[in-house]
Amino acid sequence: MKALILAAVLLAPLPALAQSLALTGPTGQKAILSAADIATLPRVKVTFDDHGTKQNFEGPLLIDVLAKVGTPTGANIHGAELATVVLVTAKDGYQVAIGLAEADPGTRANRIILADRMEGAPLAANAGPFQMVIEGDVRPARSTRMVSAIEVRRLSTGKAADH
Ligand SMILES: Nc1nc2c(c(=O)[nH]1)N[C@H]1C(S)=C(S)[C@@H](COP(=O)(O)O)O[C@H]1N2
Ligand SMILES: [Mo]
Repeated sequence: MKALILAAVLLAPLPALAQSLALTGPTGQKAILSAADIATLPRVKVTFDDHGTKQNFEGPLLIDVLAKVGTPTGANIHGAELATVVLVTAKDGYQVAIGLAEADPGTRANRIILADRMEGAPLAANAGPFQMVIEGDVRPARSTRMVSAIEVRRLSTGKAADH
């Protein structure tokens, strides 16, 4: 009986966790964001071409999500941070890595968002709760569906020059 109660207590938060996003920042800072947390961030609309079909996605800039775990943004992405990567992992194990500077709207005109809606509706189960959308990508291979974890990792082995 005790074991049963313990199992119920341990398993209860699982459905909620499955809809959340596990973040790890460049110095190991961690956060679990819910869909509601993500929905409070400023929203951006991006049109994406998936095999010739135009799709309208909506969600926060990826950089604004990464900022929640101490990731440098804007003008602070310089020097050694140009060798910092963002590793995106999906529920099915699919993984995509991008350079942190790629996610900075001050560096590139094409934006990267963590979409939670397409054509005004929440994402389908095989795409949501979050899908990384990289504006301007010619093929959708990096358009990671079912994003469940994002880790920011500093790879620099050079001198942390500040310029
Ligand atoms: N989680 C996840 N995202 C993924 C993939 C995948 O296998 N798993 N495949 C990618 C590839 S190779 C392509 S072409 C597109 C396919 O998107 P679609 O199935 O929505 O057309 O999703 C991308 N995102
Ligand atoms: Mo693909």
